[in-house]
Amino acid sequence: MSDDGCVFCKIVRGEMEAKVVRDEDGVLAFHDIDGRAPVHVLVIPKEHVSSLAEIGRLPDGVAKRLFEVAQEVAEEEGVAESGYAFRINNGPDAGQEVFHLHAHVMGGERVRMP
Ligand code: IU
Repeated sequence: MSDDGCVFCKIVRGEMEAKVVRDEDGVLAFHDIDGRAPVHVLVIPKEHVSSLAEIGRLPDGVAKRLFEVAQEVAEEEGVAESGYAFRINNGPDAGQEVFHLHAHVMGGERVRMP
């Protein structure tokens, strides 16, 4: 399902621009518009789920693909060996701003927990 007002659903539908690095069945990855590391990519399920609370609604295999695509993108972006953060801000106290589940892949420098 897609959410009309959701900015990441708009990116999935091609209604908003993004620097897409992976577009496959169920999963999309694109550069964060406000990159805060030399490599800062978001990996999202195409299906709209707001947070981990709804992860069970994702089609079979998509949650696993989020992890695998993160690793593959990190390899393609050249940060897999030096390491990268795979981070999900889940809910307001974690600083989640876009309520379409997404994982940040951040690398290319020492990444610290804020
Ligand atoms: P958060 O985990 O919900 O805090 O992160 C949302 C991210 O989405 C944040 O890093 C934004 O820069 C990023 N983003 C984007 O890449 N493109 C957009 O159109 C919007 C936000 I709105």
